Amino acid sequence: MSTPAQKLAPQRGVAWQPKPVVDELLVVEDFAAAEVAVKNGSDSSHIVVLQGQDEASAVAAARAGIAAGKGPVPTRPHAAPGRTLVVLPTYNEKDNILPMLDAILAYAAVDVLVVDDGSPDGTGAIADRRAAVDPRVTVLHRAGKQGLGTAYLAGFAEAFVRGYEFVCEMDCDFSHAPWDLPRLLHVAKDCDLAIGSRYVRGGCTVGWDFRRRMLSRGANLYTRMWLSSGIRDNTAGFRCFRASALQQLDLAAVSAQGYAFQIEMAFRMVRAGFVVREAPIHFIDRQVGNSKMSGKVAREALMLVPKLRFRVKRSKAKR
Ligand SMILES: Nc1nc2c(ncn2[C@@H]2O[C@H](COP(=O)(O)OP(=O)(O)OP(=O)(O)O)[C@@H](O)[C@H]2O)c(=O)[nH]1
Ligand SMILES: [Mg+2]
Repeated sequence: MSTPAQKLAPQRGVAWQPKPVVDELLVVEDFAAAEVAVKNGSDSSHIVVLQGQDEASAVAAARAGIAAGKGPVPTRPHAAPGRTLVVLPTYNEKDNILPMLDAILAYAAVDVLVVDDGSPDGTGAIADRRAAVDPRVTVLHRAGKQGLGTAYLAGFAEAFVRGYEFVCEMDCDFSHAPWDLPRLLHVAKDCDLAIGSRYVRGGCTVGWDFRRRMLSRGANLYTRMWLSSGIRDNTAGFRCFRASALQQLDLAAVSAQGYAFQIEMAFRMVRAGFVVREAPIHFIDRQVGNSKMSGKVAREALMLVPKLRFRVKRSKAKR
């Protein structure tokens, strides 16, 4: 039996604690209210952001979405603050790629660029078939696994050529919840880089074992110690950049590949004088497919972070 949706005023000053909402929905007028609610412990997977939708239809659509395991799907995709390209790097994501494309496009009015590194499981061909019937989807094929960092750089280059105003990074494994994409876009409207963050109030990881939690926490502590950039989640891979800011960075100088790529990009944005904001997210461990996380990725971050502090010079952002 489902309980009626409640229109709750976000509670300010409540201690952080994610709420295990089962049947309840929190209905809020807009994304600003949603941000306050998530910071106060609400789970965005059960928040209906009206943002101009008719309330009864929005609640019905969200309930149907949640029942189907797709989260609080809106009646129509939420508007982006400008033309937006989501870059979706893939390597062996055959079971995730189509549900991810459907989910992204259901939640936000964006285009998606899949950057596939010749996935042996055929992810690239599946994406191609989707791209052939949906003009919002394009696919960039690269020969062989070349790493996440260069996949994103290739995606950024494509976004610049095609004149997008915002460029997002997102994993193709549902770790980054599609319903958080419009929230991230909302935050990106007023800054140069919006980060979906696990380590600000209201954010957390779900389903990671102790080792993974310590690895991620340790990497962030280490980065904060060395770089003092003020960013809490430096390794987060759920981001939205303002393209005009990204274009001012010396992208040819970016050397990192794995998590270190995210650390390096965020630090370069800060050093270039751009405004970075973090929006809390619940990061969910992948349910399908395999992680590409390795010791090599961790070692790269360990070696690179101290160097970044001296290598990346301060500059002045042009607006
Ligand atoms: N194009 C491309 N995509 C990659 C490569 N390595 C990983 N990916 C994709 O990048 C995204 C993040 O990779 P994950 O395997 O989830 O790695 P992770 O998020 O660091 O680690 P886990 O969340 O623990 O699995 C996924 O969509 C992967 O398919 C690569 O070399 N090339
Ligand atoms: Mg992942």
